[in-house]
Amino acid sequence: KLAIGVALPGMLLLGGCGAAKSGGSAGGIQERTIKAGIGLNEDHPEGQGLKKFKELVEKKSGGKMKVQNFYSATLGDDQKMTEALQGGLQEVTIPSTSPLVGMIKEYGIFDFPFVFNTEEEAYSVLDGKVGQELLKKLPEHKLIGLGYWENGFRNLTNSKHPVKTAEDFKGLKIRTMQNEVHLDAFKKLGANPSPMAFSEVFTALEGKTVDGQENPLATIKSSKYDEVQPYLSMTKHVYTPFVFLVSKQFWDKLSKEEQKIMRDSAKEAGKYQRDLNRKENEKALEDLKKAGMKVNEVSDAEKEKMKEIVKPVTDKYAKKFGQELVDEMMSEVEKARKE
Ligand code: TK8
Repeated sequence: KLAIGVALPGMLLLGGCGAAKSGGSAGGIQERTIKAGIGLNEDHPEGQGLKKFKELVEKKSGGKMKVQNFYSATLGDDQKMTEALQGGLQEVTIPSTSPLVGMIKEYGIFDFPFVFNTEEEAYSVLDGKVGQELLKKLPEHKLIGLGYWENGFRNLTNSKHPVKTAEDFKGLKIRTMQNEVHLDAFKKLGANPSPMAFSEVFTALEGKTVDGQENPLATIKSSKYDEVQPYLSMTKHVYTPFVFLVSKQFWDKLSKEEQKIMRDSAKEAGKYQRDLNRKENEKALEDLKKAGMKVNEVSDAEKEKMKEIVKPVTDKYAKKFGQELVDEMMSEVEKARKE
């Protein structure tokens, strides 16, 4: 902090009066340091996407805006980093939308199981009206949303037995994200869910505090769950987006030009991240098989059964989150399916 004061006394003075509130009044690009943290590892597509974001911001700003990346939850979990953004202690994080539902309940519509069949269907909702409207709810929580990246379709791993049917969930102790839809849905299936921050999952699996967890294949591989989980079931039960968040306190200090650099870079890196993520999820399946995981498919008929079982849960939460919003999401999916 002292270094900035010494290096740029004049600019600080300028920034001090004008830029504190709504930003963008002063043009130009200043020396900035952006602390960006994520929960996943550097080798995960989310880590690679964040690296791309850093490259782009630094290039577009002629090296004036510097991004410092922190992987593997070294700055804390999704919820903790989001709070750090709200408090102005960290500038960027890219959490799953699921742990944000306590703050903005409507994000819970993305936790409904078996809504999307393909990534493209999810993109049409996220990049369309529904997703963009939800980004507008962030500023009142001191956050700015610059779009959606991809966590992806989640699959179940566990240490007990292959999960091929809806029945097979019964009695399994499963770690879930801190999210009420996930919690209730797994309860309905007869499992024994236990919500937990992501960084605690490996230890919980290893120590058998829980029998299983569910995450996209790229995460199962990057986080080495194959070392502690023999069974992988291709349940593909829900698609989780990442949302690219910036601290509003920080954002409001930026000039229009700086904001554009952040916005463009998050978008460009996001496209790169999604492409890489889809490829990595495919490749990870082969790698996990090679690593010795016993992989099974789940038939469409069984998925249909699972969907039926959890329907009372989604019905209940559709009312809570807004039936209209859910209908809008579903009609967007229908449209994408026809294209
Ligand atoms: C990483 C998380 C994670 C998510 C979870 O920060 O908690 O299971 O899928 O990958 O966002």
